Amino acid sequence: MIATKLTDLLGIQYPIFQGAMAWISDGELAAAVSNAGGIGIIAGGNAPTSWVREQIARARELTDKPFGVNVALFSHYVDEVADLLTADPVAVITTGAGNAGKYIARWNEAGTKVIPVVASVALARRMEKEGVAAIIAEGGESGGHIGELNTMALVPQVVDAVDIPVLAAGGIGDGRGVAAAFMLGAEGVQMGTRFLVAAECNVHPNYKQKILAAKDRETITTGKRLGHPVRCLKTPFSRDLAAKEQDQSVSAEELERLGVGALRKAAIEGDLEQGCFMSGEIAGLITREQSAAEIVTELFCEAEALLTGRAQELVRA
Ligand code: TUI
Repeated sequence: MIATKLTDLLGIQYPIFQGAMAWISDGELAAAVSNAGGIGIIAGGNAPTSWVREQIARARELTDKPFGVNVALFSHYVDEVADLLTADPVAVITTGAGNAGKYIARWNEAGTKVIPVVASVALARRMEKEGVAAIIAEGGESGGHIGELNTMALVPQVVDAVDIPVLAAGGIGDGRGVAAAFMLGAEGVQMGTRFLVAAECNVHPNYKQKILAAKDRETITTGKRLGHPVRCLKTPFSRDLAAKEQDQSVSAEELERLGVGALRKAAIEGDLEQGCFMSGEIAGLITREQSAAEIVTELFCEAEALLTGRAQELVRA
């Protein structure tokens, strides 16, 4: 059994969060991961508040375990979703793609554990001062919107900078990654891509197939020129966007416009041409669909064996 400050903080069996995936992680996936002993997370994304409310209700039907909601700080509905979560609190709120500062005090008062995703030491420090319960340090191996540093470099620097528990995210796909995260000083992990192929994940089947078929060099980062890099699988859409970014005759406004709706096209329609299939670099490690419970137990079984066995193997008296 692996027990950490995070399992103590939240009263959960395994120190793992299922990362929020906009248009994908709904109440059903979140409940499955929470029932498996981790924390499942509903992605607020850019969805209307009514959708978030419905998914919270669905998760409550399917589990009596704690689960979370992610608030995307760029959402058009961010203030409304923040109010919903103040009036009707969930166990955990994670935030992404911005500074959650103005919401933290009221979510804390509602009894929620606020756990922001950060991509830098500076924001981790600021969030700790604002009173968050833990931090998710997300490296650039992750899918979706990413920061500049990679997990191996970011996590230990954040661990050294704050006194609250740190979860590592980005580039973790199996028990080896989980064990490595603990060696970097993390108290838990967050994984998104691996849960894309969970049986309980309602993403379009084409999305699952693309993850299962992906090899090591299958992801690409677009959006750098616009200041918001996004990691996704190579598709006609993402290759075309990457090429247009190099072409200075294509304006920033046009690039922005090309990206609108592309994640929905991938996640809901399975559009292999025009979809943006966000994925982490570990897609090449994923070989089969499993239930969320199988994924979670396998990860920690592997990690536990490694953490006990490798030390004996490596460290000679
Ligand atoms: O938010 C994410 N990943 C995401 S959001 C998303 S939805 C989307 N859809 C279309 C285009 C773009 C995005 C898909 N993936 N991860 C958490 C994360 N947060 N990564 C990086 C950051 C971050 C970056 C800068 C957090 C804070 C920050 O600076 C804020 C500040 O004020 O200092």
